Amino acid sequence: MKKLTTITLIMLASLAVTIFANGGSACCFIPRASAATVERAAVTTFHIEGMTCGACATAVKQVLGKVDGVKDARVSYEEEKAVVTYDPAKVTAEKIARTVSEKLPTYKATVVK
Ligand SMILES: [Cu+2]
Repeated sequence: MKKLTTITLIMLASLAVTIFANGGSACCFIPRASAATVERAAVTTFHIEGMTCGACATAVKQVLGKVDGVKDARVSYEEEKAVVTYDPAKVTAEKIARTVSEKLPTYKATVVK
């Protein structure tokens, strides 16, 4: 009886090792929640039309920063562009562009790539 328990423990241990070796992804016992919770980030460049000075860029940056899902926004007045890092599960590039144009009608944001 004791021997059987030992064998069972060894089997369980090797199973656990197998699961860890696969990072849990190939195992049907472990839900693949870890993959879903990994933060994803997309980076999109927007062409911003209508900025006439550095303060314009700051205003655009502030609006971008408040959009839900946006993690980072770099706006350049000189280059007339904004490079935005965001979570594609929460927001789309089109939505970001629309938000800028709606909140700051002076500027027109369009998706570059
Ligand atoms: Cu300005």
